[in-house]
Amino acid sequence: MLNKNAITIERHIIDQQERHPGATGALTRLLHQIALSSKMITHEVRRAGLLDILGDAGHTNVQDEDVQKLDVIADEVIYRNLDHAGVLCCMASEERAKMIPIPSQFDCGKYTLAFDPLDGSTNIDANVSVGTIFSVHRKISPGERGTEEDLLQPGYKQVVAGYVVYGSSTIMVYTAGHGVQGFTLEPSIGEFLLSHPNIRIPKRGKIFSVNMGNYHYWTKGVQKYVDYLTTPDKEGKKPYTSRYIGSMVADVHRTLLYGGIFMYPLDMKDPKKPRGKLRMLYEAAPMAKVIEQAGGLATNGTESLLEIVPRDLHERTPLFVGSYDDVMEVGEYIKKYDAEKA
Ligand code: P6P
Repeated sequence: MLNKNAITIERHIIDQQERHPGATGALTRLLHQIALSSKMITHEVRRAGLLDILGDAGHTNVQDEDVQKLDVIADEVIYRNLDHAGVLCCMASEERAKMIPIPSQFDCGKYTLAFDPLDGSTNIDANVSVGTIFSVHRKISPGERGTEEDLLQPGYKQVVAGYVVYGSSTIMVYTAGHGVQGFTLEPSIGEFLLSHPNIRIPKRGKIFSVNMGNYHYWTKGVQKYVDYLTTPDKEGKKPYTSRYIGSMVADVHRTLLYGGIFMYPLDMKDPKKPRGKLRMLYEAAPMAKVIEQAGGLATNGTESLLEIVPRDLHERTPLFVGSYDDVMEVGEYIKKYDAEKA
């Protein structure tokens, strides 16, 4: 039996809109279309194994990664639900090399949408949680149609940021700048119900989340930090627990709820070309916004992720997000051991 005062995401968004008298309802429509898209993607993800739509779609994406059929479906679902809604001036997707204009036959709106339609998709065949990540900015360029300039804005300017995790249940988490709210999809009625109001991340956690297989490619500061986390001290401080799913949305969602740190450090495989793996526009910036709105911290190891102005739609970055004290602590190790590299 549903809880008598169940609040649907539609009602929550409208309540939020009423806090802004000048609101036109555009953001409400935008969030509603994102929620609709995640219900449609849930339907595809839940039946993936049954309809033999798993596996490779037979080509690679702009990231030169094998594209999974569900990636393509999720990308199309979001595009089709938003291209005619009259709320966007342009879009950017992990699956598409270039900026996505709004078709000329549709009206443009005053927002942009950058999204990763199905993050963690390499895990799909193993039925591991995957997710959708979304980031919304206000249009800043002159003229009716959107340009890349509207997308390449620093993360602190995001109007809305959030994600959907397709796990044991489908949960949508978003912030519009007034805290972080979580909604769980009730499949029997097809409604997202407010299940995690005003999420706050613990100030310090006990879990660290990183791909240990890259240990020898990290800078000395990150290695020393992880050594510290995993070594019992003389007073018997219990080492941190390690948890790594390899699906950013699931790893960040656990970090948000339980505390601790999720990181994808600078990768020194090629010392001449150190690089991050995660993409700024539609992975790092939206996750950073959610984590900081919940009281946590998000950096690239040396500076706030939300202050960085991306120069390219698919720009990559190192990423350290989670509990305030934990992210501050890794920053101190990087400052102490990697200063010359920072
Ligand atoms: P690795 C998934 O492909 C992804 O983009 C993120 O979801 C995830 O956090 C990361 O890559 C995993 O990368 O190198 O540990 O497999």
